[in-house]
Amino acid sequence: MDSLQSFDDNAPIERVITALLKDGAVILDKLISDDEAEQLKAEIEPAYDAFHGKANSKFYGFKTRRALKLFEYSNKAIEVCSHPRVLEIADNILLPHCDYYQIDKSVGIEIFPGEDRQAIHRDDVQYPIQMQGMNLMFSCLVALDEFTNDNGATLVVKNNRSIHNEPTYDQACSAVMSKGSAVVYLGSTYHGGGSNDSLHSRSALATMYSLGWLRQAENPYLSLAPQTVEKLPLRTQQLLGYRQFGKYLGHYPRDPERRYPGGY
Ligand SMILES: O=C(O)CCC(=O)C(=O)O
Repeated sequence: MDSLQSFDDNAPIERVITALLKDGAVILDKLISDDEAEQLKAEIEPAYDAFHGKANSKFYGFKTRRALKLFEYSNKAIEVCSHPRVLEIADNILLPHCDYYQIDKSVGIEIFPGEDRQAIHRDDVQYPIQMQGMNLMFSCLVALDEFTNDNGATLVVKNNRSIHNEPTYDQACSAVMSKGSAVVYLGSTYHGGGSNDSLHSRSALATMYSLGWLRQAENPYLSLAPQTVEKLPLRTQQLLGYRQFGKYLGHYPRDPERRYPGGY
């Protein structure tokens, strides 16, 4: 079976980006430690309950838990979402097409034994546009357990990103990786959760990043309490979209950055 290229933290970013653009996905080996993965799992746990537990649809699964609002619960999620390696990738993939990029959504996903494989899909279909040479978004899905062929490792299709020619499961490879590693895939890359045929659940923290002029999947202005946002690091606030974009979008009174004094 085909596999994804894997890079450790010392690999030059140019190699990571070249592979990501060519294959549509790469693995970042040991992006976080085992202890950090465990901490994330523990901190995200109450978010599942608050987010009415199990997903309940064919696409999101019937034996899968999902949780949003993670920054209300997890300091480690706040830290991991602005991991320098991931932001380096965002700088290369998204920054050429926008003034700043943003977190589109950050979600906990736990796939339980007996779950079916998910429909293979592209994340960027949430936007009704395609722009040649412009990636609208990418995802970083961190494995909080070891991902194996049996327990629901993310299925990823390399080399077919055609919107007109949807791939079949036999074209996909499994993002088999150690706990703490991450699979990064472009918004145009077909992927989906694998079936969990093992005896244990498989957890992940999946964060999507998108061009700053697009609407975010999770609405952080309503999802997170203002008191929570005020206490977040400035970089995280910015990544959530709490800043002006260019001259015309997202302005608000008392913007601490005030980059466009001639504007509002
Ligand atoms: O959990 C996974 O491995 C992928 C999940 C996914 O692609 C989705 O829910 O859109």
